[in-house]
Amino acid sequence: MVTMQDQKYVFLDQVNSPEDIKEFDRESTEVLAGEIRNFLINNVSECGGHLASNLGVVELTLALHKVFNTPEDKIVWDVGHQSYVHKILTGRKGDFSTLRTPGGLSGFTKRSESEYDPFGAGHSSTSVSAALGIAEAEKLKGGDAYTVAVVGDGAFTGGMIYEALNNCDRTDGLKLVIVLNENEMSISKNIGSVAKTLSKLRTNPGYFKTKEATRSFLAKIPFIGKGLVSFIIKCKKAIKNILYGSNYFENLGLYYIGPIDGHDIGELEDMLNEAKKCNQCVLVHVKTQKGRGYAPAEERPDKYHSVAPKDAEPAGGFSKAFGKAMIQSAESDKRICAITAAMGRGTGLSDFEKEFPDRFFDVGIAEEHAVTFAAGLAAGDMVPVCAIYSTFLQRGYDNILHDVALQDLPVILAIDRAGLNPSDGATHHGIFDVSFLSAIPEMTIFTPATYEALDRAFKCAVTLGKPAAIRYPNAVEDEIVMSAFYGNEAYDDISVRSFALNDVTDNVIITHGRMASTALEAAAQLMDSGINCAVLLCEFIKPYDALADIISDLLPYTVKNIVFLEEEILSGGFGMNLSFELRRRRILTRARHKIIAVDDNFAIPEKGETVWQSAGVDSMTVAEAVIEMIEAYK
Ligand SMILES: Cc1ncc(C[n+]2csc(CCOP(=O)(O)OP(=O)(O)O)c2C)c(N)n1
Repeated sequence: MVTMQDQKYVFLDQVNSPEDIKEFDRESTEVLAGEIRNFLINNVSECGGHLASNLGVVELTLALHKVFNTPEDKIVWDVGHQSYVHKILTGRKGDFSTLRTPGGLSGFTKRSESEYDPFGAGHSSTSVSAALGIAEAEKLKGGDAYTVAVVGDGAFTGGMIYEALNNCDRTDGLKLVIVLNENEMSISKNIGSVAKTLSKLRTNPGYFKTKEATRSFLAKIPFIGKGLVSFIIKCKKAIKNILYGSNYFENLGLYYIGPIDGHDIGELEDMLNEAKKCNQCVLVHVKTQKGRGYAPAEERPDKYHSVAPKDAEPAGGFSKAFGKAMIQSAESDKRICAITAAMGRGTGLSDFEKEFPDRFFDVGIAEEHAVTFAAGLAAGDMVPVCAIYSTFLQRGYDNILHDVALQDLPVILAIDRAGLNPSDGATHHGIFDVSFLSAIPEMTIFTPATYEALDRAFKCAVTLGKPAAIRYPNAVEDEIVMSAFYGNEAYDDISVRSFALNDVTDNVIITHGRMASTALEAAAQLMDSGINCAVLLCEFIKPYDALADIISDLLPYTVKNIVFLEEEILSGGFGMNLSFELRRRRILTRARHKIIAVDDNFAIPEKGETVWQSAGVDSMTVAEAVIEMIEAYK
């Protein structure tokens, strides 16, 4: 890792907006590229973020900002995780140390952050649709600005890209440039036949240079020159197709330029200028090296795709526990299959992939397909386990509803990164799955708070023979939770565990998953003030009627105040559904209640506290809620 505290940025120091690089000659731009790489390595190793992806697009970003006039011309970055260089060039260099911190720069593009970010992202494969919309709007307004979509070959495995390309045939006068950044990597090695097709695309390197020379020579011929240019371009296209064959993109009606060396600034600039002249939808195919210029990232681009901040807490414990449970079950049960949508490493499935390659399916960034593919496996008598981050599962909603639940197929959804996810921000919070899955009949939702509970949930889900979801956070298990709720007991059922519940309990917090720690903290704060408070920890939350039956039996008659605590969106979630069921059982006619959840609001305010505090789902808020209820009814 480069540790240049007194690093001098001779050229970068002069750059505060894209205008500042327009006059840089090739040599200066190359030196600037080197300085940007050092800047990225120094900063991202501190604050964490997508290092390898950004190191790969330094020259491409410089060339884009030299050739296009942003913010009038618009660059739409797919996912937005590779937009750091763009941020550095567009006036956000000074704030770079705040990247991915509360209140700081987003790790993705964000409309509210800069006029240079015309479209926000975080989830993959949206860029071509968005850019096409922006370009069509520009055409309808009679404007002449360009729109550029920059999309990686990983994002190109997402189905939305093809839905958008299918619409790009309305090309007359459309100033849309799609830059396909091929680095042969998604987070892991890119997979599938699309990746293979891209790597085969070749054209003669001299083709475009000859074309440009011919164009300018012919255009100079008086009277007939311009007509000749257009006639000859048509002939050249036909000849090229005969000589080199037409490629996939040309067959879709796009003008194809490439493949281009994405680290050669000169070639990039020439080809982007060529693309500008086309007056139709163009695809510029660029080849880059992920992690370029930093040896460890060049060697292991998957490991350096995203790096943790310097002082990060350990995470991923539940993902590992899930991976272990998968391997154990798969050894004895040949029906178990694992499906990931390009997140094999993140979801803890790397060892499973090695042990059971035939039963491991990385389907690319294609969550909808992943879920329906799993449904197909289930229809074929397999036991498919679809491991997807909560936020990305949003993509697969109809597939869960229509293909899995409606047919009552036993697909297991392993929902990783459930709950709030601080550093990635709004696009990556896993706070909606409880609400959207709660609305689906036949779905069971398990909410383990320890690795052992996850293991039990997994075994139960495998034998259930119905759709099931197991959700868990990006965290390690909390020892206090383990000893408070489990001690030395060994359980084999999935139920509700209790802490400090007895015959005289007045106050109870009912929660699930990671929030068990927060509930215990709140109970401890209340006990310090002489207020008794028990905690109930739900190992499953749906079916809500079964849960309400267990809780009704557990609650003593003395209970006066109940807090439902969750780190998910309030609307349609755990608290709303469970309180509804308890009211039906008349529990809430004798006890008051309050639901503490994430408010119906996208903007979880970040004022420098942790994201849980900002979202109002922290122990202090819970303790205060209990005290308020006690005071109000004194
Ligand atoms: C819908 C969705 N699924 C998964 C992800 C996680 N993800 C972020 S970047 C990435 C890989 C993108 O690969 P590529 O587009 O080739 O960009 P590269 O990092 O290789 O430059 C993935 C899978 C996501 N952002 N959105």
